[in-house]
Amino acid sequence: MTVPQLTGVHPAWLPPEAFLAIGSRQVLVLGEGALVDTVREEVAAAQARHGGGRVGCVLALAGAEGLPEVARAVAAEAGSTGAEGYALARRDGVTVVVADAPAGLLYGLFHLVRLGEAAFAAGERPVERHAPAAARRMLDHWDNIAVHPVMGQVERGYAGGSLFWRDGELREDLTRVRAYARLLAAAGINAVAINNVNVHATEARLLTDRLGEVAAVAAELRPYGIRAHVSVSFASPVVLGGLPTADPLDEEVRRWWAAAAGRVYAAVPDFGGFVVKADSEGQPGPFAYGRSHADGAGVLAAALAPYGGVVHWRAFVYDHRQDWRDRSTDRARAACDHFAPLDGRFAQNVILQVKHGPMDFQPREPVSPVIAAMPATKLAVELQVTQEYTGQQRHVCYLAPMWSELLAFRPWGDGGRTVADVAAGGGGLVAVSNAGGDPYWTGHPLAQANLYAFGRLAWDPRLDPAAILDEWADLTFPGTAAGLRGTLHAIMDGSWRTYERYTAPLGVGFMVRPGHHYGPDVDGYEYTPWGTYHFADRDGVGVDRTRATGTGFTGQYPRPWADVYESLERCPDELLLFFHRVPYGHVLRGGSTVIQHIYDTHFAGVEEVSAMRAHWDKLDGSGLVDPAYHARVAELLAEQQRSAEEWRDQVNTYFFRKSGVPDAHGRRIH
Ligand code: BDP
Repeated sequence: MTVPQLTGVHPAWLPPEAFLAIGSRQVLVLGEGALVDTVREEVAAAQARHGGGRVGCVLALAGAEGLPEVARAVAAEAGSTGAEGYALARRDGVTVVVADAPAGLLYGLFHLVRLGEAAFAAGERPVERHAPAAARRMLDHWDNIAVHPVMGQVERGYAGGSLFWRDGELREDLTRVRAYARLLAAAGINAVAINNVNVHATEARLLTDRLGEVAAVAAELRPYGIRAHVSVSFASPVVLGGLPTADPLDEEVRRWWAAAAGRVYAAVPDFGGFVVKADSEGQPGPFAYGRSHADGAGVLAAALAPYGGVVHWRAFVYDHRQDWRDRSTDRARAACDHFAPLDGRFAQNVILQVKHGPMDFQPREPVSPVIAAMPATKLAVELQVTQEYTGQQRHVCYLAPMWSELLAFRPWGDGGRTVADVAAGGGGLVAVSNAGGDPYWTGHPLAQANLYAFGRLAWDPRLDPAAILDEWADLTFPGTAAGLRGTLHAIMDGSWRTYERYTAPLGVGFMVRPGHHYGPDVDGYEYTPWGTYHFADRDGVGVDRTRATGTGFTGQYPRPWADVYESLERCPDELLLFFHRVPYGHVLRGGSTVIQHIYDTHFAGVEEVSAMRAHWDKLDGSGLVDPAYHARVAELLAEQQRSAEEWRDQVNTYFFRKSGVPDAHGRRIH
């Protein structure tokens, strides 16, 4: 194992200088195992660069031979640290990290890197124990091997091509995959699904003649404690195996999946498992055979069980060919309608992977009711780091505040468990990655912070988004972060809310250009079969999802939320149009009318983007970030401003024309 060195690529949050504190000290690494070797290599690389030194640091497995007395004492005081946890302390002038298992030591090393000099500050540091909230902290790549004619290589990817494949083949040089694994491990990620949930013919073959490619990628991820997973087609027994059916209850189909899993584990002994999108947006699934999704997931689960693998079965199932004239169907209801009746019927090694909202990664949605509806099922909550609906990595939109809010949400009300608790007790957190072949990894350089923040929140959902941003800045710009922090906070802390202000109002969602989903299109999805409507007309706007007069979606929530959302008076403003259809003159809890709120927020959103630009411009020539980095962000902020103005003008004009109500402040609306 060698620490990956890249040329021509921005190093993101672990440039060599981030290791200055640890690399300038003498460090004893004790223990055995592949991940301990990784720790050793990291420390050695840092010392080679920064010269080592005399002040001591011990990174050790608690059971390692030759453990110095100080480390033995810390280990005894810490007790068990679990499979991925570690204990950190400083006493007698020595900084100590001890862990029961190698993965914990690796995470402990990255903790020291985050602390920098503070890890070695004079004085004692009492024993702190750290362990991840959730055992599964996963990124899904929507990468295709071949370039898809509509979706490109990475579906909803805004950061160049795939990190894994190029020109239809596995990349010859996988150094960058190793470097990616390193970045992810430093953020706390431990699983990666390497290919798109929409499994096309070429990618299906990752289970058969292209299995070697999975093994090659897995080999790059492994030194950083990351397991590879693969998205598979439910129709694999037919398309790959030539069987006449993929019926999950068919014996031959069972045998086919069992053999496929056997082959995968022979090639990748620590393989994580399968990800499946079934009966959704054209992907095959068990419905074709009159079987339930529990049956469908079951056949895959049985195949993986002997090896300890899991099935991530996605709950994103809805009718994407609905009749837009039929107001009784409601896409928001679909996942709960399909899955809640199956609670308790999934095999032990099935994780039901639920998008955080009932629709589809909009900038504002309520929490999915599925999260509260399936107490006897392991659930993972799925987020989208790739910014499909949040500016596509051309707009700054720091998503940690949104995630943190939803992770802290209590579906059963005050005193009940949080979304984060449900995920931690079940299948963990999953997110669609935003990284790709772009030299800055994520298209917009500042979008790196979203990737970092996702990992950190999966590790500890209680972390403060602003503090995560500081961590990311310190690690990304060692030496200059102190001078940059103010600007980064000014630009990023509120950027999700800014984005929300200039796009679709009050939780109604969509209003984006169909297909690619960038920029406004007020009626783009209104008369289509996708189930994503706002129902604006001259009288009002919004979707009536109440039990009393609407689709009944509010009834999918437990109390108190079922009642809160049902009530026009109690429904939170930011979700009003998600749950209710109201006249333009309806007065919000905040005091403004709906129409005036639309105008005000859209003007404000654009002004906020101008302010973001002004903050960034001030850095020009400051030497705090490199000029190319500065230029890229500046260029993207200009595009964000153009786009925000476009959103403002189209949304305001649209609602002005529908409602006929002028702006109370007399601002110009076309
Ligand atoms: C939607 C994307 C689509 C994905 C789908 C999914 O537009 O490209 O395939 O989600 O999650 O947001 O499967």
